[in-house]
Amino acid sequence: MLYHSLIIKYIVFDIPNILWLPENVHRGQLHKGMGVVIEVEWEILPIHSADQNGDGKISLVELLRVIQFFNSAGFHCADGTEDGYNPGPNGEKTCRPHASDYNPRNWEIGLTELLRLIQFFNSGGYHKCEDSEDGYCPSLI
Ligand SMILES: [Ca+2]
Ligand SMILES: [Ca+2]
Repeated sequence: MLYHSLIIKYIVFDIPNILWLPENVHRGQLHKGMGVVIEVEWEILPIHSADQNGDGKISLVELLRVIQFFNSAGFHCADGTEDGYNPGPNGEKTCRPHASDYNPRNWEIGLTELLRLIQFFNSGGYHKCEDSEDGYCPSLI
């Protein structure tokens, strides 16, 4: 199975609000103001997060959604939206990361990440593949 790792870096402000910690990190070891780096692995799914209707193609509407994130200096988790995310840097970031956010995976869409999705848009589709930078390759299978 293909996995990509996610590195979460954040500063502890309020210890009781941390919902999840890796097994080797104990709540008692945390102090307010300390930095925490957590690395998590996520399975690459056959359907890219940007592909809202799951047809293996990135439509203009689907591309524009990620451009919105690119223009918003970040995005965060949001239940009930078309893709499970909302633009803007402030908000919950504990859901599965967006597949376009891979280099680096930092809850922001950079130009390189946007260009990758534009490549899928221009290629008529994408598919999950091994050994690519983001776990996907251009063109339908
Ligand atoms: Ca689509
Ligand atoms: Ca990113």
